[in-house]
Amino acid sequence: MTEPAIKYRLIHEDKHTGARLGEIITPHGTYPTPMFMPVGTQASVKNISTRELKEMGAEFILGNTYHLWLRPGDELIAEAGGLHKFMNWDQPILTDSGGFQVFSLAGNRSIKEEGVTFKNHLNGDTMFLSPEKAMSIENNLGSDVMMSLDEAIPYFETYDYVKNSVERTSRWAERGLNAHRRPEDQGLFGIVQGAGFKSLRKQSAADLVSMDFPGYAVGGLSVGESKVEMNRVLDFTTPLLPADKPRYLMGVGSADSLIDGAMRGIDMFDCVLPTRIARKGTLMTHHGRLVVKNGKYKADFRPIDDECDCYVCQNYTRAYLRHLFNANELHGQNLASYHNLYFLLKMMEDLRTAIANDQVLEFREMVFAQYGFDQV
Ligand code: PRF
Ligand code: ZN
Repeated sequence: MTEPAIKYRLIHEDKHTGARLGEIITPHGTYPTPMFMPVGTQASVKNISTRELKEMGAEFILGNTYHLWLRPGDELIAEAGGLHKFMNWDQPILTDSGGFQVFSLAGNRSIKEEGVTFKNHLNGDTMFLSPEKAMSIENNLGSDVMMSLDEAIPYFETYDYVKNSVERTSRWAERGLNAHRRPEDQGLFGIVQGAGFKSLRKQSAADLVSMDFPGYAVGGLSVGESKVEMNRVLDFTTPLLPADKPRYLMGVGSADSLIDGAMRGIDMFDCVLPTRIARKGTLMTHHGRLVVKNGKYKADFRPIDDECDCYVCQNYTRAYLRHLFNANELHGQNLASYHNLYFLLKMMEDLRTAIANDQVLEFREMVFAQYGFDQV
């Protein structure tokens, strides 16, 4: 038996919640969890350099099978020496399988047992993605964590529809496992689906756990359901996953959901939210969201966030950022993205400290009171 490429080590469980402090061991180093992973869909975290990602303390970043397959092509990236080398990132990379993106971006989808046929959103070509093809692309990219091809479905579907879909996602996961060519240096994760149905989440988790993946994701959440609903599903889903493997909640990254997810035993999160809102000039702060284009910041020479020790908050003012956004200077997007990512990475570091001290509930209360979220 070869050693799995990805391993998890539990360090400490919070005494009052399901939150756990641990570390994930990868071919590109060992990193503490729970962690937030910035999204670099097209081999770039938008407006941020890999030098800046290192400086701000990022751990994993994401890449995307769908986008990189279409452009510049996974074979070109393999020729460059793999995605790490291509984009100058020597820490871990996780690649999503493309399932979710086919369902959200591509036109004219048709799902069959064999795979998904769809129209390339860049040039209209008809393309075909199967579980085997997703593995071959992800093997070419060389990510540390690869995701299985799953069927991403709307949250509010009938039981029968979701059941058929969950069963197909399990069959696709098994086909992926059989097609994976680099288990020695790439870990493949299974994705639990099942919408809001407890029995289907159970079935999905049991199917995948029997295939013994080195990690498991919870998919199909944060797709339009309420936060109360998402927490309800996590309450019964994470306990179905093995405690000695990492657990990843896909596409979730608002500060409140990171804490609520971690309290339910989630170790890894990703989301475009911090970088997407930054591009419009919305900043996350210890006192709630700040829309820096607002006229009231015209002559406000304070930092974005007086409690943030990031490079941007140490060196720039709200008035300067407002000016950059108003003048359409791209540097504004860089500074705003840097601050938002730093803010979330720092919050995760504080959360890890809270777990180590059995103070997750107190930490949650402080964050919810100060960062300006609704209590859910
Ligand atoms: N499946 C995959 N990628 C995803 C999701 C999913 O369910 C989600 C849902 N929030 C985000 N990204 N493969
Ligand atoms: Zn800052």
